[in-house]
Amino acid sequence: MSIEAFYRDSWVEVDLSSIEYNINQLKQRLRPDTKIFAVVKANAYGHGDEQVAECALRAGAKGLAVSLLDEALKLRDAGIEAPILVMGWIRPGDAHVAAERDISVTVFQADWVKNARLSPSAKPLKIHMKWDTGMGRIGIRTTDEMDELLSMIHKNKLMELEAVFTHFATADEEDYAYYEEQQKRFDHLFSHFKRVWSRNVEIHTGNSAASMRFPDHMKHFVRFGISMYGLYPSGVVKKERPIDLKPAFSLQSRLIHVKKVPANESISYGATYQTESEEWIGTVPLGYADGWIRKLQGMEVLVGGKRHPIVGRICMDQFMVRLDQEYPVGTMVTLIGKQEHQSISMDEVADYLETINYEIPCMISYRVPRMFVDHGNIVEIDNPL
Ligand code: PMH
Repeated sequence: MSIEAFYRDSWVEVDLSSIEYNINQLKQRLRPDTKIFAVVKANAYGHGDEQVAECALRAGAKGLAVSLLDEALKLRDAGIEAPILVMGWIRPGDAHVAAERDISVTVFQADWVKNARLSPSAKPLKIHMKWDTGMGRIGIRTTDEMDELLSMIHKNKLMELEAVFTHFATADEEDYAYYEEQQKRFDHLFSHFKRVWSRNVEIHTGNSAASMRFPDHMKHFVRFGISMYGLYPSGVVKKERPIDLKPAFSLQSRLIHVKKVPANESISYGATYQTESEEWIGTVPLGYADGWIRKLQGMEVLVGGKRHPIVGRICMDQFMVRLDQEYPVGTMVTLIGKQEHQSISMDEVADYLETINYEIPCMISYRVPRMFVDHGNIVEIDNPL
């Protein structure tokens, strides 16, 4: 595939060799019997779900985790046959769709089991029972709820309990106390579970933070999200650096217009920016409809290996940058990534927006084509437009 697969000068580059590297780093940190499930929900945190899923499976991931049934179906439609878990709630009326496509689903309500629409001719629906040990989002919280749910599952011949799992709320924090409290609650629920359920199930608890920091606490598999993409889940974990990571995502564009503007001229909507003296102003073809939101006004971008500030309001499809000199039209603009000795990390953008790195690649919209690179070669371009 060639670069002509899209017709604009802005794109995301996703380095699949970094994803492979990050999975291998975690593999070396985990016990040999702990498997990795690649978390590819939300279009693989904005990176491109099918391509990341295939790369992760090639690199040794044993399964995939998504949030929505639609996300799981998209991966099945792409020909992926590996185990897929939907970690969010699906409608009981849609249970048969998951069963037909061999997609495992998350269950935590007795009523859900009662109302699940399943066909006796299909293979049994694989379910993962969610335990809420302190995240407070979804899952059963007590042994009574567990007993009720297990007896419903036991009676239902169209379902098969494949795994039990929980999710940590603070595994990336300095203070371990709440993480340990969640572990304790999990152990309490599990000792009850073992007494009442004789069949074998798998157990999974850890996200990136827990799996990198506490590999010996991990069970049959971990759900590896943010750090598969080369990002640390928090500043604390970044400082600890339990494994080395390579960011996979960069955001690139090119100058499409460069002009010399006299002093006291205004730039962009609202005329909020005035040139102080004669200034070189460049226009970059990326805006808030691409996910480069208006709050990023003032953030820097790289041009010619140097940092330059975004000036004036960010428009829907374009923004302006104050340049230190004239640059030719077509000069590369790096919004996230490296240029010569300078780099702008996802964490820097997240800090500027007072948010977490997870949010940044997710917010770069479908309008920006994803270019997949493997060991320096372009292997695929995904442009939904
Ligand atoms: N498991 C569950 C149930 C999750 O919700 C997530 C991420 C992960 C694993 C992966 O976590 P990681 O990316 O830290 O490795 N979920 C979310 C979320 O709901 N909001 O931000 C991240």
